[in-house]
Amino acid sequence: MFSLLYGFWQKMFERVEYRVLILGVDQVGKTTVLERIKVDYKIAASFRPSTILPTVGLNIARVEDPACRLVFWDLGGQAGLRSIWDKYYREADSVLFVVDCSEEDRLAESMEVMEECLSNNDLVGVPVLVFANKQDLVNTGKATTFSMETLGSRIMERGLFESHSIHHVTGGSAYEGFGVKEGVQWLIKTMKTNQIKV
Ligand SMILES: Nc1nc2c(ncn2[C@@H]2O[C@H](COP(=O)(O)OP(=O)(O)O)[C@@H](O)[C@H]2O)c(=O)[nH]1
Ligand SMILES: [Mg+2]
Repeated sequence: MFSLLYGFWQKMFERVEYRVLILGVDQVGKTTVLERIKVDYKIAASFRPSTILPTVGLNIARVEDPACRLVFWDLGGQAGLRSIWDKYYREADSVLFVVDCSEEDRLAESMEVMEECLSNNDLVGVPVLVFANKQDLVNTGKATTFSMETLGSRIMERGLFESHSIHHVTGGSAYEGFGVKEGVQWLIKTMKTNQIKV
């Protein structure tokens, strides 16, 4: 009887765990986003971007939100490292796809990579957050920046969200620290309500 009640109590109070896959081409700021999440959720005491090295394997962070437990997987984005991404797709409850809004010359590459990921059967129906990173550089007069509207229309033109009814494009700066936590909150809300994978 005790074990039955204990099992019931455990089930009632156990925290759901969600896995978020951070994807995007190299240098867009994926690991910086992860470091910012660690600071936002008090896993790391301070934000030290200068210590971030190019990702070769996988960075993992576990985060406790009042609503759930989150596991973030940040994978290396260089062309040669992307071949392992699909090994993680089946386990992912959502995708956080990072784009660098300060390098227009790499937008086409980001779109191609996003298309390849999102069309994979193992990711169909998974909530997708596209994070337009490096917004701190957009209003500095840097010539190669592009707007979130441009990003949104490129995504729509290519029909990238056709098999992802739950999607959102948002922006911010992992470096300066705005927009990331709001994006994570959106992911939590949608993962909780998504019936396909959860
Ligand atoms: N200005 C600016 N630079 C950023 C931002 N996020 C990342 N970076 C820089 O972009 C470079 C690549 O970042 P990194 O996180 O290693 O990218 P990754 O290869 O996608 O993991 C580093 O020099 C970061 O400091 C941002 O929001 N604003
Ligand atoms: Mg990295």
